[in-house]
Amino acid sequence: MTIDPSTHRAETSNVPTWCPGCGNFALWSALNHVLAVTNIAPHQAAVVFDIGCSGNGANWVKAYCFHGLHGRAVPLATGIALANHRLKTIVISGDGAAYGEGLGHFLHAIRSNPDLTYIVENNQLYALTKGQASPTSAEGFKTVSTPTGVTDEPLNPIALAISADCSYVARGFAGDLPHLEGLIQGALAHRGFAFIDVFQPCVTFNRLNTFAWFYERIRKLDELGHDPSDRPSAWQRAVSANDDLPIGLFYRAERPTLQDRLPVLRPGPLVDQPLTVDLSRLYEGLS
Ligand SMILES: Cc1ncc(C[n+]2csc(CCOP(=O)(O)OP(=O)(O)O)c2C)c(N)n1
Ligand code: SF4
Repeated sequence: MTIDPSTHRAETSNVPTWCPGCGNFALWSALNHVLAVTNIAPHQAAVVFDIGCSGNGANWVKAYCFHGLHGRAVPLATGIALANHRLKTIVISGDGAAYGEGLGHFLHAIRSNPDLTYIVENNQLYALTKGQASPTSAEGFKTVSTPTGVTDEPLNPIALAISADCSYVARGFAGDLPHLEGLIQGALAHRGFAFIDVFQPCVTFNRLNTFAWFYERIRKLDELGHDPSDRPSAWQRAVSANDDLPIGLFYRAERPTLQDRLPVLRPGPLVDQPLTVDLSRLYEGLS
């Protein structure tokens, strides 16, 4: 592998096994590029991958990489971020895992606001298992699991995150790499739970939400004059009923992080603290 010194981009023939043209390549490239330009060394970052096509990037990022159980990457990453809060902790998940199996973890992470970055590769279906409908599949969308069309309305993860007061809420698009990299940089710089939903076309199973389909609808929030500190306006843009799909930073707020709230972390990361267990305290109050 060689690194282009001017762009920090890797030239390599060793690439993940995604289908040619898959939107997962964009996030993979964006993340590696951001880690390089922000000088986050491999030993300073932990990336937790969920299960799915999105998870298949796990062997291709120069950092500590882990695979979580399906839908469970956020609590695993939270544990890592508490054990060593010096690490930049990042979660990569598919929309099925994030908004189906892992939806409860998403909402509780928003509440506790751990200092980590959560990126969801939203291809609007379960891709690795060959294209079943997910919580973000469009109503009426025909898939192998919904042959007559999805009957439910799609979940709106951006509106959900804003309504729950997530401290950083953004949406990116796999077809706009520099823009996506800006959102990832912002998320890594943010203190708290930084959430980015990424439109990630699955070129094999999703013939509805294609790159071309997105290019017609994508609008950049910063070009629309959006103020990310304005929560009511962020909410309005998230639920707007017109066909436009805004991307960019919807909302950002400063809230105490989970790490801030835990006195045990004040002397420094747990991994640096002496491992002492005072067993007598277990029996306090017992006769
Ligand atoms: C608890 C659990 N349920 C189901 C599966 C089977 N499974 C593996 S990958 C996958 C689809 C993943 O879809 P998504 O999370 O959207 O990620 P994508 O493949 O689209 O990136 C499923 C259902 C599993 N591994 N574990
Ligand atoms: S099935 Fe879809 S999401 Fe999975 S690698 Fe292929 S194009 Fe990408």
